[in-house]
Amino acid sequence: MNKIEHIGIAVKNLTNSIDIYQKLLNTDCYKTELVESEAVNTAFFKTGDNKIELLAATSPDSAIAKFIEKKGEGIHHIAFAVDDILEEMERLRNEGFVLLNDQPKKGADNKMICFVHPKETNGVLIEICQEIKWI
Ligand code: CMX
Repeated sequence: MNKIEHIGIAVKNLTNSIDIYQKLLNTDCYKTELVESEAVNTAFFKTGDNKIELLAATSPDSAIAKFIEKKGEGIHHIAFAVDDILEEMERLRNEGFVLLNDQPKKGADNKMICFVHPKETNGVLIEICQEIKWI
């Protein structure tokens, strides 16, 4: 795995939270994106080499809605950049981790993504992601 690609934060109200993080980081949100397959609206910030993703649910069935109901707003996942997501998924499976999807799926901000169940990672939901390269 390479560097931490981003930290995902679950929020109730995306508009309000964009405002808060713009003030906090003293930088504008560079992108908002709806990920229909995950039932989330996302907003991205860059600060130095680091990236923050705010996530708000678009439906009560969304993983983000369930997370907020159970734990409240806060850090939802840590995402690591990988060079080859299929190879990394295979490696993690062989190490005994439970992957939450069999195949990589399209995530926000031009990434193929896969999640690792938090039960095997000390209660932290881990995402691995690979940048989609257009030839
Ligand atoms: N971090 C840490 N623990 C979490 C968690 C999170 N983000 N989300 C849920 N959990 C906990 C639950 O509280 C539960 O804990 P307890 O057993 O102690 O009560 C445990 O994980 C398992 O929960 P579950 O009932 O088996 O499953 P849930 O319905 O809560 O689903 C999870 C949990 C992680 C499997 C599900 O949220 C998932 O598949 N996530 C991956 C997809 C996702 O999160 N999408 C949204 C983001 C998309 C994006 O980044 O674009």
